[in-house]
Amino acid sequence: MGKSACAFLFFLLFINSVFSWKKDEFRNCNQTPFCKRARSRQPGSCSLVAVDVSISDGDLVAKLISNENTENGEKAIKPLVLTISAYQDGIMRLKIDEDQSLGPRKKRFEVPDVIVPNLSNKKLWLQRLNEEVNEGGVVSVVYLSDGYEGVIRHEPFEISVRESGKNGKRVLSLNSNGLFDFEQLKDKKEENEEWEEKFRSHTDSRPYGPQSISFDVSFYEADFVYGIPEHATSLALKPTRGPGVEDSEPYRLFNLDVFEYVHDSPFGLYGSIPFMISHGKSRGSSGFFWLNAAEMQIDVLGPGWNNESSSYLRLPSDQKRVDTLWMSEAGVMDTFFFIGPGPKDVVRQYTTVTGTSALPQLFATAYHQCRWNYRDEEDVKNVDSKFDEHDIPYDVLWLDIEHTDGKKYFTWDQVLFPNPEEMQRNLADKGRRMVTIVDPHIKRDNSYYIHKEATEKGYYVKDSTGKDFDGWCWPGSSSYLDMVNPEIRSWWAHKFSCENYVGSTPTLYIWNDMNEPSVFNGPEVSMPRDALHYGDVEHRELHNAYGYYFHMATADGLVKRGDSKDRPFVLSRAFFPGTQRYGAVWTGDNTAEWDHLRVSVPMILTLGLTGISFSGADVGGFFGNPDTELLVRWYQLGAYYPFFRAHAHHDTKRREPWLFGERNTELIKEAIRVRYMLLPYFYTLFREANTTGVPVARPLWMEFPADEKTFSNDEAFMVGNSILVQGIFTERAKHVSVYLPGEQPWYDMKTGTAYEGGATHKWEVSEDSIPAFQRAGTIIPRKDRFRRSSTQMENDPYTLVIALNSSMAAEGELYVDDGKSFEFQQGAYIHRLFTFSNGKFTSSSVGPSTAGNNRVSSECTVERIILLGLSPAPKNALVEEANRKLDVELGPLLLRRGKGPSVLTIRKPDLQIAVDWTIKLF
Ligand code: NBV
Repeated sequence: MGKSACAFLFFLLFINSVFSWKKDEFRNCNQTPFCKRARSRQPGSCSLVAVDVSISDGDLVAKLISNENTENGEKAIKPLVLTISAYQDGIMRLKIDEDQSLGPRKKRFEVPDVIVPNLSNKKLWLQRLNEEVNEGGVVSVVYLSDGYEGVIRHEPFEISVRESGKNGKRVLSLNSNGLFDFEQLKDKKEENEEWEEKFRSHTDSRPYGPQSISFDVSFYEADFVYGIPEHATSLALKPTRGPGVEDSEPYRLFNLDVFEYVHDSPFGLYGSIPFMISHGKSRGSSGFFWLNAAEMQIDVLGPGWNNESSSYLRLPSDQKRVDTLWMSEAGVMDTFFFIGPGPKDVVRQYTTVTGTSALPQLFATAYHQCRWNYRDEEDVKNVDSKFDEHDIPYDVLWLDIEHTDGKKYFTWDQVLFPNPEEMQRNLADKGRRMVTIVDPHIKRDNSYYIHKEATEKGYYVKDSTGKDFDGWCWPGSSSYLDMVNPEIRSWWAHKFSCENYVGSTPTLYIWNDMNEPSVFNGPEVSMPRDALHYGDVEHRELHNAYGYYFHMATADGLVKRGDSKDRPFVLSRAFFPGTQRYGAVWTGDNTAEWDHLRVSVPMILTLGLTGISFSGADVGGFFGNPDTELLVRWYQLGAYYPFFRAHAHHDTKRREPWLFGERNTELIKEAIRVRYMLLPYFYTLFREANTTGVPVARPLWMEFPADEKTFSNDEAFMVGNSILVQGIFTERAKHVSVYLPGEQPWYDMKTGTAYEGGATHKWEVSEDSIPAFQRAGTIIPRKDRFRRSSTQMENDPYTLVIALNSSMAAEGELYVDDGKSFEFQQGAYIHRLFTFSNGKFTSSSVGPSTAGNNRVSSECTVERIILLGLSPAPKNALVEEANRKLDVELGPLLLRRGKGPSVLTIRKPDLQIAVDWTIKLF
């Protein structure tokens, strides 16, 4: 047998072993020495003391020294440097690192390019330090923001944020349980000291020895904590330790390619965001973020976890709180405390630090059709034309890895895709786009230009011996570009110009997969931790950020290509804080099972809470064949995901929407049409996320922060502030319980029927939709004419749906721009505010200034206004400015089939969407 045949056999064998969920492939906490060590520490074991506490250059600075000596009389650890900075709007930053002047072996890695550059403009200049003595000892206090202070207790050191005043209530604190530990870089004392770590057949040389950091964080007045994706688990994070807690693994943050992940586990998936948000009825929310890209493990400690040692704790006992333990293998401590107090405040504060979501192009917010793989140009053509034949809108067709020549990205299989440009142009003629996949593993083939250039320029990540790292992935032997290096990112970005990416056109967009990075024969299917990056940074120090840099470089490539000046669209599987600035993510390889449909909701909501608004799950489930009912329900729910894409594994049966009989085609079509109808609303929400950080899909408690019944609701969610969606997650459901929060009614979006707020309703389930309600007091802009794609809806008229509250009032917004360019950043957009009160419906501008307003125009009109809940129903409507009478009609809702109350419809008011007007009803 030849060498390459052997390699191929090995590869097949290997692939098979990768392709089944094996828990043993991955380390648990006990097999992860730093995690095991941190977990075994006792509360109160940290004896560090803060000394030399002072203000310097607008920061609070201090030294942390040990009051313990080692056997030979030396201090147990060298002093650490602590810095506290404050930023506008309730943000406190705490950094702790080794003292560089004491010459540690190496500078520990601080993750660059995540914190937005303009954060420094928001820095507050701390000036005064007050000393106090309270029952915990001496503390120094600094002003943080209106009503809040940062407090550092000296011995043992503890950091907290509290409401102003000596007896102010605590919001957040660190090291209150005395679990802080900082393993300093040191030289091997004895040659036989064991620094190597072994896992299965892999050995990690660990040339710098143990270097982990761990500490406890307490969230006060909190009923639950949320965040820290990515795990396929509940929205409110279940305790991982404490009395009665069964699964004792911590939540792991380590970007991994996990084959067939299970749906209820703290196991770490493809991306990591070390940001946790707490929420409680009495105070609201607060947040904690640790900017660190090494493996992290986080325990949520259930009540009573530390009963035995609680005598040590000086935590106020009268305050409710959730304690957590954070452990990371390497890096520095660079942490942020967010004061809140509302959930939206915390998300805004977090995105002030890491950036808000990029505004996607309009097409990207519509429906995407994907499969591994659309085989060839003929297949693409057929799928595309079938959508038209069945009158189903879609915007993007995706090509997976098989479109390439031997998994060499930026190439095309010449036989299957001989005319890629023509193929893309045919789609573009109907206003549609194409996406191709570009993964980070580069085939080690000397005839491949990317490999050749990367080798010559020394652009690959190195193994621990300094050679180009060589691992197995789809193309076989592969190397990985060192995306942490800005020069390499810029080189990569240029590969996306239409000139360099032969066969691409300006309507081609990109999908980054496997960027954890996935390495089939690496430890835990990833890159060895002792591999080396730019600046001699070990892979262990930046593992969780690798995919982020790859995504960043790809998005930059699309911004820079050609003259089109359109916004980029890049979907990424791996993610890190800041990913929201570069594109969308999806929840990876889920399975066609009801439980995976169910878990998609908390997964997407968690991403939104941690800054990533633009996310979705594979509709239909990636592995396995969904039965028709599951597929239909998935479309019905997926239509409300911020990112709406159907996708499937190549071993599954084809499942394009028309393959399940006429009735089911109708149902799927209806679900997709709901999304298209709501595109103006979605796009307005994407703009809101872009300006404020508040996510498109929100947990109910983000809108109803005082309603405890919403705190652990995993099944329903809000799309913006106006729509509540309840998923159906069981087969042949006849009824579903829907909890509708608040005091105001909700209107069934299909029938217009009003349901009381603050109550659980038994909703009769039908096959044709899942429950979706419009909140009283809101106005939703829609476009109700169905076209082939979103592009063709551009000039279509609007429908405005007004759902009145008990005071007969409502409010809503509409954001419009050219849907594609960056011109909106110069004020080229239309932003309208609609209000209904005292029988008058008014449209006014909320920006931009008139100068900007001239830069975008819309000839669109309003073709219909629907009023829900207006009583008594008026008989007349008049456009005040023109003194023009309008047709008013009482009757059933357009979308309704059969039942439901009569609603008031104003037909053809023919008002311009971009101008001010008032309609009077009487
Ligand atoms: O590129 C093939 C697949 C892709 O379809 C999927 O969406 C990714 O999550 N990819 C993973 C690699 C193989 C998975 C078994």
